[in-house]
Amino acid sequence: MLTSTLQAPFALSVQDAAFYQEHGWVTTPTVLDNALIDEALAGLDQHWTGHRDRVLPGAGKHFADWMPGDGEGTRNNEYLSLQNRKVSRLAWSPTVGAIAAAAADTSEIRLFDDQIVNKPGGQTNAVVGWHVDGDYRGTCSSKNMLTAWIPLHDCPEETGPLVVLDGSHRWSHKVDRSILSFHSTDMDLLLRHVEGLGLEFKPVTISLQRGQFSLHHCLAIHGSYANRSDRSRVALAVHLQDGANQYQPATKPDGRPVQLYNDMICAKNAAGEPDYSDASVFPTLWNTERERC
Ligand SMILES: O=C(O)CCC(=O)C(=O)O
Ligand SMILES: [Fe+2]
Repeated sequence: MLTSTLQAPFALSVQDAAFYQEHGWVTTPTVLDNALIDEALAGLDQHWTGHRDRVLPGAGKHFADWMPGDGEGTRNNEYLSLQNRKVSRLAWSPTVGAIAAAAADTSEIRLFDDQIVNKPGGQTNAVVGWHVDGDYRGTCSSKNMLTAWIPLHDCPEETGPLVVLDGSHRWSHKVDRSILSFHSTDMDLLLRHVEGLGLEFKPVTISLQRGQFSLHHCLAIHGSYANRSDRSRVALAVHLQDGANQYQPATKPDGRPVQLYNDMICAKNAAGEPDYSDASVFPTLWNTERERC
């Protein structure tokens, strides 16, 4: 029998946590309630009809917020759990937090941000380009952050589920950043580049059933191919910070400072820097000391 690393409703085995550390990704059994997933889908519908439980200024300008009428391609709704209570119940689930804490070997897991990624069926241009989540979080001190990828329905191969390059969290720093982007549509360029570096390009398709989710390391390269089925592929990506993460100043290649959207809306510490433990923007999903939050 496998031993658990946490006294949580659904914990990750020690072996699975070690697998995550080695490969940069892991999948869970069916641990999320159907009702919670239905509620998140209802929350997305509410959002698309204009409902907001909390209004975040600058939607669509400072962060992606696809709305009906915005046209074809991948539909990206960022910071949805802060705006919609139904979505937050799934995104901030202690089950997700406890499993992420075990994988990352940390006592606390807080939200960093989240996004619903919806790829309509049959649109061959709707892909998610190869990228590394950590590249979008330059102001985070931690290299132990991770993402929970939660499909909101069964996600077999033809729906274009998440694809992670096995072990890439250990070598992604060698890859030319200019060819990595969530918004890129060229899925073949990276293969040639990685092989040219003498590294192994080993894509793992994360086909999951509803109720399962996967975790990937903040330095793991991942993306997703087109949805070839005739229905939408909807997934909630919950980007998580470990307890130790805090703000660090960062600059863009052109020398300008990096400012994330959540930097703009969260509390500031005594030095005037963003406080990545402000519970109104970064709620705690799990804290081993406090058990369930
Ligand atoms: O849903 C997808 O295809 C991509 C999601 C993603 O980039 C992530 O979970 O970090
Ligand atoms: Fe990502």
